Amino acid sequence: PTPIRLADYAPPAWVAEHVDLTFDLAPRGARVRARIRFVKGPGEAAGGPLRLDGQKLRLLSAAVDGTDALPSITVDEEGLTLAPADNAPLPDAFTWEAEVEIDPEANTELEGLYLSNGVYCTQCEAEGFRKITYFPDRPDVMATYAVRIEAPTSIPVLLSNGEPGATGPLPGDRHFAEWTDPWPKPSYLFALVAGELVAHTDAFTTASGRPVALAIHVRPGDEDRCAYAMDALKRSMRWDETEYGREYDLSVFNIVAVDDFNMGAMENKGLNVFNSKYVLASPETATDRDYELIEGIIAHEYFHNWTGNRITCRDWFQLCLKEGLTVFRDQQFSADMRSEAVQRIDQVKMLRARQFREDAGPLAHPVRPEEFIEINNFYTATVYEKGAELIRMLRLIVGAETYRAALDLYFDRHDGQACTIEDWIAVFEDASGRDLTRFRLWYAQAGTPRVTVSEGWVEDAPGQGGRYTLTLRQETPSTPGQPLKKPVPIPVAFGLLGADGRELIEPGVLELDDTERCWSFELPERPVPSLLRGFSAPVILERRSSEAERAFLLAHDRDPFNRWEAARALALEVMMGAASADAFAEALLPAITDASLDPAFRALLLTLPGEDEIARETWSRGRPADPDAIHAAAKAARKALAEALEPELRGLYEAMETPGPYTPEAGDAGRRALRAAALGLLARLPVGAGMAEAQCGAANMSDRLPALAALLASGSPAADAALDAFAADWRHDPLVMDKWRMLQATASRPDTLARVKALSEAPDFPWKTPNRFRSLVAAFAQNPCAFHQADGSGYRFLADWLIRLDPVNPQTAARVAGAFETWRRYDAKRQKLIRAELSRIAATEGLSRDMAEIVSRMLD
Ligand code: DPP
Ligand code: ZN
Repeated sequence: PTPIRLADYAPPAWVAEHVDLTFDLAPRGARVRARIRFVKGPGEAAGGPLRLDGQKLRLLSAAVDGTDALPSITVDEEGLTLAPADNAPLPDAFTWEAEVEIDPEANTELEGLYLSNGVYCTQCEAEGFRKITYFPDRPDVMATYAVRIEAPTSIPVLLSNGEPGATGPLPGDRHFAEWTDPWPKPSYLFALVAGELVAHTDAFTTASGRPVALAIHVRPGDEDRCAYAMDALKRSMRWDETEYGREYDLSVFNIVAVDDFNMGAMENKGLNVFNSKYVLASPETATDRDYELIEGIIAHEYFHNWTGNRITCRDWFQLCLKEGLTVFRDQQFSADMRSEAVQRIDQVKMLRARQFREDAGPLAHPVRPEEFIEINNFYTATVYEKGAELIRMLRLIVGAETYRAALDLYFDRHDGQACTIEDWIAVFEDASGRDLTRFRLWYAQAGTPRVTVSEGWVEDAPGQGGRYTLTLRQETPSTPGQPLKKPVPIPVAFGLLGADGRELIEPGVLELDDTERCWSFELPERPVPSLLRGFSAPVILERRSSEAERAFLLAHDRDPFNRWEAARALALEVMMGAASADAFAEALLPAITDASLDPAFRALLLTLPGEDEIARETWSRGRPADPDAIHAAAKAARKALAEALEPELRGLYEAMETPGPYTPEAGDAGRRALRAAALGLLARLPVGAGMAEAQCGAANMSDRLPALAALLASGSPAADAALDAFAADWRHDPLVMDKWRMLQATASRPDTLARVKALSEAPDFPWKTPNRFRSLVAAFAQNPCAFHQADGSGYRFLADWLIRLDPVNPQTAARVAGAFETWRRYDAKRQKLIRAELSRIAATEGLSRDMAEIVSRMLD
């Protein structure tokens, strides 16, 4: 297939102004009648033939302006073309009518209209609407919609976008419901849900006093697990009003939880559809982390109502326009709801683990890609997370007030439009008066810049202070298709600390806006610099630093991110055998026992880097990563640290017990996290296994799950019985059983692969449901030791499953295939084994476009 290129963008020849849809729901032969008002588009091709996208549709009838004496229609696999008859042009405006038949039950790809556990549901982003009816399925065609759903009365709840309209009975035990969405929207935001659902309802009044009826629809039995999601929704709605001046714009807001879903959730106008994992929570079934994710994702989808829906993307190359911005907004929200420092550290951990990894491998691409074969492959950490980092930098560069002014201008200027990154940058230029030409490079260049630091100190006279110079240099390694890189503007937040930890000058931001820049400062003493505070830019900072200096920053830096960063750097040295665990323990001790520090922050200090991170670090220092050696070293380091800190860890374990019933509130969650971090280390000692085993009986999942993980890590023979007990308790609950599978898939036991194989071959393993597949197969591929075992059996296991899943669900299969993207890090033998599996996948007959693209990029 030929790639689609940003450079080839052309405005649509025809635009749809209004769409009427009537659905007649049936599992095998659902009928969709569309009546669409088309008018000439803005582009050069305006008024030419009408091309409509359509896939897997059976066209039953079609008419233009009410007559089926049609201009010529040619139907192919990808859509249809309506050409003027006898060279007579199509009228300047006309009404297209078509009836098609589709098969929701056979739809395992989960794009378009499908059935999930008896619930009809749609997913149209990015290009799923074309599987529902013939349409110009591109985001720059924005129309109003009116929808009528007809179904048997056994399907009581019938939902679509916008405002509810008439409902009523139909002959033959059937009924209907109508919906109208007054806000013009692109087709990817269309949604329909129908099923036997129950609603958890609430109400919200907007800042200007308009009432909104809120509902979360779930399957019967799940209604008492919606309270937290509802609370998060109301907080999100209020926050967007106070922080961005954005009010909700319909009288209803519906959320539905479905079990089969490729992504986390979807921001359809007025009808958000969620993976049930990100809605349902109770203390017994969900961990603190689950609650946090629910809060963040509910907010994310809600915030899309303005950043994505009211202002959308002109084309899919601009995906970061809505995703980078909406991720940034949900990050700001979570920082306001919880601890800002802890949130920032978690974000950076994720950014490094997923986006830096992507940026350093064969799948690297710019935040705004310039070509793609399958857009589903570009819902990536780069578009989302690096996209958010770019907005964070913009805000730092122009200041919080100007940022708000720029956003106000964006909403004023572009409401109702489909926009580009150029439009986005222009509002910042207009609001700030700055020229941001160079900043655009951040959107166009892939790869993570490396910033190196050199320093100088010239003393005026002994004991008299002197001149400190700081030189920063940047370089971005080449990435696929981009051998040469230009320097990008990098804001480096910094402070200069004196020997007593005091700031020697007012902290500020250095703008590294060229390949190299140098700054100098007159100071009373030679400082210790604290650079890239708050992780002010998505770069790799390289600065040779001593253990003593890191310990100093861990003790004194007033920037919590850099305190944590110092601990992480020390931990990496220990785990890579370059520093002693005792020295690290000594540096860590004051901070982890400092009761004035947030327990959640202390938990992060105590959580050592994972083996994947050590592999990345090893490779970036020019050595191939050896997963077995890394595992052994990491294990030894954890044990040594546990030995050195045993009394303090036991003290924390006691002190952090949370009295009273479980609440998901951040303070309690932080105490549990610190307790779990202590237990995770103690489990490496004989004493810890018993503690973990005892905690496996905890009533709430936030205590129970880490205890089970610690018990597994301890190597205790009690682990299997505890796993069995867990399964016996939760066999009926698929979301909880995902956790059970994931624990086993990520465990570092010698027989992990055999166990995972057995679980995957169990006849009742519902692998076609993405959450189940991810909990076992994708989780296994994140297990550094088991996946990378030297004989290649881990690679073969994954490839076999990808080949099996691809024809069923190409989007999820291609996503999971990304596990192979790190192949260059490893020794020649492993590289060869991985490449052989990738070639085997590539050679599979009938491979999806999604998988073919991902695999060929990884093999390049
Ligand atoms: N647009 C969705 C989201 O990121 C993903 N399809 O929220
Ligand atoms: Zn999003």
